[in-house]
Amino acid sequence: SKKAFIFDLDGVIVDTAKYHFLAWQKLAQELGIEFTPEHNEELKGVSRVRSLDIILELGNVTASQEDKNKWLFQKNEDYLSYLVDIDESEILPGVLPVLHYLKDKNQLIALGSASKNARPILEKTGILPLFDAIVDGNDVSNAKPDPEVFLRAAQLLNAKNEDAIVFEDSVAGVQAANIANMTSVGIGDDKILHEAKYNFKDFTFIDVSFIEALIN
Ligand code: B16
Ligand code: MG
Repeated sequence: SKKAFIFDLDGVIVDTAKYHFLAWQKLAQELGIEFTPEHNEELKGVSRVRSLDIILELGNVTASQEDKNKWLFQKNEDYLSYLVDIDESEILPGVLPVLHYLKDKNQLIALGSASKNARPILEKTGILPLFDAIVDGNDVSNAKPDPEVFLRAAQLLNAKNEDAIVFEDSVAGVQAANIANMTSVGIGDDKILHEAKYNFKDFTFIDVSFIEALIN
């Protein structure tokens, strides 16, 4: 039957987490705040505004809204500078075959991302036409683990929540999918993503039989 397959972007479809990290690290350095890859784990799936607050809390820094806005802008400009030359090589291994398989089987495909930069990334990597619906950071007001982003995606696809499958690399995203009554598939460390119904280290571990079982 027809199911709704909802993909997170960063850390699931593309490996842009490294660019977010570099941009946040640069800002943290300027502010004299120590920011490590471990700290960065907390920012996964988290909105830009909340990410800055987490970093400022790390450094015990309080700031005016004006300064915060300036830093948010700086971080995003820096992040965008890494995206200028990206192409389909940024797509994580195993993702394209799954997307094409789903298309072949007439399944519905949506994006459910916290990022406000989602569309240009899908365009540059050439996969925008594969998506039947896109919900990103520009469309929602409540961040994951609030299920808003996935609920809207299912709504746009005209699918029931129970018929939706969500691929997520973040704890907050897995929780959001579970709260929405959708089937959660964790992509990454199964110890970190233990709340997911299914877990795969990455998309190369997902085979046709797994997708087939979800469709039937
Ligand atoms: P932006 P996802 C999230 O994307 C990222 O995981 C997170 O690190 C980032 O801060 C957030 O998008 C906002 O991104 O600054 O581009 O609006 O994983 O939900 O696809
Ligand atoms: Mg993600």
